[in-house]
Amino acid sequence: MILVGRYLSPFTRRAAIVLKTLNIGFEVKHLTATPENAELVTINPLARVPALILDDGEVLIDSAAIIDYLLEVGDPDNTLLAAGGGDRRTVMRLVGVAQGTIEKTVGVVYEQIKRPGGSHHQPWLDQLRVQASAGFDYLEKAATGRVWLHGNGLTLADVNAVAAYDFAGYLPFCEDLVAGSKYPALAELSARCNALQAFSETAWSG
Ligand SMILES: N[C@@H](CCC(=O)N[C@@H](CS)C(=O)NCC(=O)O)C(=O)O
Repeated sequence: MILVGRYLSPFTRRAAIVLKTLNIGFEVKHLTATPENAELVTINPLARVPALILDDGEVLIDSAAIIDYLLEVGDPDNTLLAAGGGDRRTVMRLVGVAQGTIEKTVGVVYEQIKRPGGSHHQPWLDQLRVQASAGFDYLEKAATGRVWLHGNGLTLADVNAVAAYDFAGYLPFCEDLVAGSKYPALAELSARCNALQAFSETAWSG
Protein backbone atom coordinates (compact mmCIF):
# COMPACT_ATOMS: atom_id res chain seq x y z
CA MET A 1 0.00 0.00 0.00
CA ILE A 2 1.06 3.58 -0.53
CA LEU A 3 0.76 6.35 2.04
CA VAL A 4 0.43 9.68 0.24
CA GLY A 5 1.90 12.61 2.17
CA ARG A 6 5.07 13.49 3.99
CA TYR A 7 5.94 13.20 7.64
CA LEU A 8 5.96 16.93 8.21
CA SER A 9 2.17 16.62 8.08
CA PRO A 10 1.10 15.47 11.56
CA PHE A 11 -1.97 13.83 10.01
CA THR A 12 0.26 11.80 7.70
CA ARG A 13 2.72 11.06 10.49
CA ARG A 14 0.05 9.71 12.83
CA ALA A 15 -1.10 7.30 10.12
CA ALA A 16 2.53 6.29 9.42
CA ILE A 17 3.19 5.68 13.13
CA VAL A 18 0.18 3.35 13.29
CA LEU A 19 1.31 1.54 10.11
CA LYS A 20 4.77 0.98 11.57
CA THR A 21 3.56 0.10 15.07
CA LEU A 22 1.36 -2.59 13.56
CA ASN A 23 4.17 -3.78 11.24
CA ILE A 24 2.13 -3.16 8.10
CA GLY A 25 4.41 -2.66 5.10
CA PHE A 26 3.92 0.47 2.99
CA GLU A 27 5.62 2.91 0.66
CA VAL A 28 5.46 6.67 0.99
CA LYS A 29 4.62 8.99 -1.88
CA HIS A 30 5.07 12.69 -1.34
CA LEU A 31 2.65 14.85 -3.30
CA THR A 32 2.30 18.56 -2.57
CA ALA A 33 -1.11 19.30 -1.08
CA THR A 34 -2.55 21.92 -3.43
CA PRO A 35 -5.50 21.76 -5.85
CA GLU A 36 -3.01 22.49 -8.68
CA ASN A 37 -1.48 19.07 -8.09
CA ALA A 38 -3.47 17.06 -10.64
CA GLU A 39 -2.05 13.72 -9.50
CA LEU A 40 -3.14 14.32 -5.90
CA VAL A 41 -6.59 15.50 -7.00
CA THR A 42 -7.13 12.18 -8.78
CA ILE A 43 -6.40 10.47 -5.44
CA ASN A 44 -8.21 12.91 -3.14
CA PRO A 45 -10.55 15.51 -4.68
CA LEU A 46 -9.80 17.82 -1.74
CA ALA A 47 -6.06 17.74 -2.58
CA ARG A 48 -5.20 16.96 1.02
CA VAL A 49 -2.87 14.47 2.62
CA PRO A 50 -2.78 11.81 3.85
CA ALA A 51 -4.47 9.26 1.62
CA LEU A 52 -3.79 5.55 1.67
CA ILE A 53 -3.86 3.61 -1.60
CA LEU A 54 -4.51 -0.05 -0.93
CA ASP A 55 -2.93 -2.81 -3.02
CA ASP A 56 -6.14 -3.29 -5.01
CA GLY A 57 -6.29 0.44 -5.82
CA GLU A 58 -8.96 1.40 -3.28
CA VAL A 59 -8.21 4.81 -1.77
CA LEU A 60 -8.80 5.76 1.86
CA ILE A 61 -9.08 9.50 2.55
CA ASP A 62 -8.52 11.27 5.89
CA SER A 63 -6.18 10.06 8.62
CA ALA A 64 -9.10 9.00 10.82
CA ALA A 65 -10.49 6.69 8.11
CA ILE A 66 -6.99 5.36 7.40
CA ILE A 67 -6.33 4.58 11.06
CA ASP A 68 -9.78 3.04 11.45
CA TYR A 69 -8.91 0.64 8.61
CA LEU A 70 -5.43 -0.11 9.96
CA LEU A 71 -6.81 -1.00 13.37
CA GLU A 72 -9.42 -3.24 11.77
CA VAL A 73 -6.91 -5.25 9.73
CA GLY A 74 -3.78 -4.94 11.85
CA ASP A 75 -4.70 -4.76 15.52
CA PRO A 76 -6.87 -7.81 16.29
CA ASP A 77 -6.05 -7.57 20.01
CA ASN A 78 -7.14 -3.91 20.16
CA THR A 79 -3.88 -2.81 21.74
CA LEU A 80 -3.96 0.73 20.33
CA LEU A 81 -7.68 1.24 20.93
CA ALA A 82 -9.92 -0.87 23.16
CA ALA A 83 -12.87 -2.46 21.38
CA GLY A 84 -15.43 -0.71 23.59
CA GLY A 85 -16.31 0.64 26.99
CA GLY A 86 -14.64 3.23 29.17
CA ASP A 87 -11.12 2.46 27.95
CA ARG A 88 -12.14 3.15 24.37
CA ARG A 89 -13.99 6.34 25.30
CA THR A 90 -11.02 7.67 27.29
CA VAL A 91 -8.57 7.04 24.44
CA MET A 92 -11.00 8.54 21.91
CA ARG A 93 -11.41 11.65 24.07
CA LEU A 94 -7.66 12.14 24.21
CA VAL A 95 -7.38 11.41 20.49
CA GLY A 96 -10.09 14.00 19.84
CA VAL A 97 -8.29 16.68 21.86
CA ALA A 98 -4.95 15.85 20.24
CA GLN A 99 -6.47 15.83 16.75
CA GLY A 100 -8.09 19.21 17.43
CA THR A 101 -4.78 20.52 18.77
CA ILE A 102 -3.12 19.41 15.53
CA GLU A 103 -5.82 21.16 13.48
CA LYS A 104 -5.40 24.41 15.41
CA THR A 105 -1.59 24.24 15.24
CA VAL A 106 -1.71 23.62 11.49
CA GLY A 107 -4.11 26.57 11.33
CA VAL A 108 -1.54 28.75 13.12
CA VAL A 109 0.97 27.83 10.42
CA TYR A 110 -1.41 28.34 7.48
CA GLU A 111 -2.55 31.73 8.79
CA GLN A 112 1.06 32.91 8.59
CA ILE A 113 2.18 31.32 5.32
CA LYS A 114 -0.89 31.44 3.08
CA ARG A 115 -1.62 35.17 3.08
CA PRO A 116 0.22 37.50 0.70
CA GLY A 117 3.19 39.52 1.82
CA GLY A 118 3.60 37.77 5.15
CA SER A 119 0.38 39.32 6.45
CA HIS A 120 -2.06 37.66 8.81
CA HIS A 121 -5.34 38.40 10.57
CA GLN A 122 -4.22 38.88 14.17
CA PRO A 123 -7.52 38.16 15.99
CA TRP A 124 -7.89 34.84 14.16
CA LEU A 125 -4.24 33.94 14.75
CA ASP A 126 -4.67 34.77 18.45
CA GLN A 127 -7.75 32.57 18.65
CA LEU A 128 -5.97 29.66 16.97
CA ARG A 129 -3.07 30.01 19.42
CA VAL A 130 -5.43 30.09 22.42
CA GLN A 131 -7.19 26.95 21.18
CA ALA A 132 -3.96 25.08 20.36
CA SER A 133 -2.50 26.02 23.76
CA ALA A 134 -5.65 24.85 25.52
CA GLY A 135 -5.25 21.52 23.75
CA PHE A 136 -1.62 21.18 24.82
CA ASP A 137 -2.54 22.22 28.39
CA TYR A 138 -5.18 19.48 28.49
CA LEU A 139 -2.81 16.82 27.14
CA GLU A 140 -0.06 17.92 29.55
CA LYS A 141 -2.42 17.47 32.48
CA ALA A 142 -3.43 14.05 31.19
CA ALA A 143 0.22 13.00 30.75
CA THR A 144 1.43 14.25 34.14
CA GLY A 145 2.45 11.42 36.49
CA ARG A 146 1.84 8.76 33.86
CA VAL A 147 4.05 6.64 31.63
CA TRP A 148 1.37 6.37 28.93
CA LEU A 149 -1.67 8.57 28.50
CA HIS A 150 -4.03 5.69 29.22
CA GLY A 151 -3.45 2.17 30.51
CA ASN A 152 -0.14 0.36 30.62
CA GLY A 153 1.07 0.67 27.07
CA LEU A 154 1.12 2.76 23.93
CA THR A 155 -2.30 3.67 22.60
CA LEU A 156 -3.67 5.86 19.84
CA ALA A 157 -3.84 8.65 22.44
CA ASP A 158 -0.03 8.70 22.73
CA VAL A 159 0.38 8.53 18.95
CA ASN A 160 -1.80 11.60 18.46
CA ALA A 161 -0.47 13.59 21.40
CA VAL A 162 3.13 13.09 20.29
CA ALA A 163 2.28 13.85 16.64
CA ALA A 164 0.76 17.13 17.87
CA TYR A 165 3.58 18.03 20.26
CA ASP A 166 6.40 17.17 17.86
CA PHE A 167 4.76 19.01 14.94
CA ALA A 168 4.52 22.24 16.92
CA GLY A 169 8.27 22.06 17.53
CA TYR A 170 9.12 21.47 13.87
CA LEU A 171 8.27 24.91 12.49
CA PRO A 172 9.16 28.47 13.51
CA PHE A 173 5.54 29.56 12.97
CA CYS A 174 4.29 27.49 15.89
CA GLU A 175 7.30 26.36 17.95
CA ASP A 176 6.60 28.98 20.62
CA LEU A 177 3.42 27.03 21.47
CA VAL A 178 5.53 24.29 23.08
CA ALA A 179 8.84 26.10 23.60
CA GLY A 180 11.01 25.84 26.70
CA SER A 181 9.86 23.66 29.54
CA LYS A 182 6.19 24.58 29.18
CA TYR A 183 5.07 20.97 28.80
CA PRO A 184 7.47 18.66 30.69
CA ALA A 185 5.15 15.66 30.72
CA LEU A 186 4.52 15.90 26.98
CA ALA A 187 8.25 16.33 26.38
CA GLU A 188 8.88 13.14 28.34
CA LEU A 189 6.13 11.29 26.51
CA SER A 190 7.57 12.45 23.20
CA ALA A 191 11.06 11.27 24.17
CA ARG A 192 9.69 7.91 25.33
CA CYS A 193 7.73 7.44 22.09
CA ASN A 194 10.55 8.64 19.85
CA ALA A 195 12.72 5.88 21.30
CA LEU A 196 10.39 3.55 19.37
CA GLN A 197 11.17 2.97 15.69
CA ALA A 198 7.65 3.81 14.56
CA PHE A 199 8.17 7.34 15.87
CA SER A 200 11.87 7.88 15.16
CA GLU A 201 11.54 6.64 11.57
CA THR A 202 8.70 9.09 10.94
CA ALA A 203 10.20 12.10 12.70
CA TRP A 204 10.53 15.12 10.43
CA SER A 205 14.14 15.98 9.75
CA GLY A 206 13.65 18.85 7.30
N1 LIG B 1 -8.85 15.80 8.55
C1 LIG B 1 -7.75 15.55 7.66
C2 LIG B 1 -6.85 16.77 7.61
C3 LIG B 1 -5.76 16.61 6.57
C4 LIG B 1 -5.03 17.93 6.31
O1 LIG B 1 -5.56 19.02 6.56
N2 LIG B 1 -3.81 17.82 5.79
C5 LIG B 1 -3.05 18.99 5.44
C6 LIG B 1 -1.56 18.74 5.51
S1 LIG B 1 -0.99 18.83 7.17
C7 LIG B 1 -3.37 19.35 4.01
O2 LIG B 1 -3.45 18.51 3.17
N3 LIG B 1 -3.55 20.65 3.78
C8 LIG B 1 -3.84 21.20 2.50
C9 LIG B 1 -5.20 21.80 2.47
O3 LIG B 1 -6.05 21.50 3.35
O4 LIG B 1 -5.46 22.57 1.57
C10 LIG B 1 -6.99 14.31 8.11
O5 LIG B 1 -7.02 14.02 9.32
O6 LIG B 1 -6.40 13.61 7.28
